[in-house]
Amino acid sequence: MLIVDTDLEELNDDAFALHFLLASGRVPDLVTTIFGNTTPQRSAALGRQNFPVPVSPGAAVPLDWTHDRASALRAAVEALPRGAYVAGLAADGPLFAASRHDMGPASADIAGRLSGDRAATVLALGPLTNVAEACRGTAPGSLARHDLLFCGGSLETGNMTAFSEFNAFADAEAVNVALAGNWRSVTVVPLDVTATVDFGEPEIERLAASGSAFGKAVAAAYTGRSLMWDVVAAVLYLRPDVIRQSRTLRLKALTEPPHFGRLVPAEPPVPEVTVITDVDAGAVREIFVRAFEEATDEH
Ligand SMILES: [Ca+2]
Repeated sequence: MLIVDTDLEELNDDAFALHFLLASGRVPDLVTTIFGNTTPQRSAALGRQNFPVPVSPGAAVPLDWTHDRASALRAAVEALPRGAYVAGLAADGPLFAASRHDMGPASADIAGRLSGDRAATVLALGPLTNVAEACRGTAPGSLARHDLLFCGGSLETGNMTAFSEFNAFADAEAVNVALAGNWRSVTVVPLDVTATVDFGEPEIERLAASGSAFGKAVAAAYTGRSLMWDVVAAVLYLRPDVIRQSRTLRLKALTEPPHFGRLVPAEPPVPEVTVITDVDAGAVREIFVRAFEEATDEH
């Protein structure tokens, strides 16, 4: 079973990842949505519009959203350099207008699936709030049948602060709850790796020529080389042979400003996770594009 948790926008990297999975014939059993790039409601509407899968909207705000936590995160957002990509985290945006009661059914839906008998992979492409809530709501011992694949966090680079990645910055507490879960395995695909894979004109030309509706839409919207971020995790889920190097580490996310979400070494009982440290970028690009060239349906 595949559960994808995402802060999907119309043609962002989450959308690329979902289109790639469907073009590859790997239809998610459940898609859940989370704040981050936009609101979970907008992501859910786009999900229902574009993908033939059950879509469940999730949290509009981080875990344990208190006044103090909201103030600290807002201050951290306001301290970012001008022009930083803050999307749904903007100080005057939807996050700070939402309430801690806006949690949606996603985490309960994930927990319900994880409490069942079928082994699942949770592919988390946004802030980990829904996943962390689901960990708290899953029957004891059930997580040990399932794998978590998280696209986010960073060891040495950042795209918010110098050391913080967007998804981990948005909800650092959720990173710690999710990583501390008794999963069968946890794999982290950090920014250090997702920022090494981009796509450009050669890939766009092939996508446009593939005849897929997605390929044409991407070509029409193309404005220049771009990173693939979440696509790297989706490709790696289907094709772990793109991994060149990984490390086994115990990690926690910093929950204090300024570097919300920076991943640092942790001690037991925090469980070990696999952190991907290098992938074959050319292979990731090729597998992504070829999925659309070889797809037999409208993708
Ligand atoms: Ca995302």
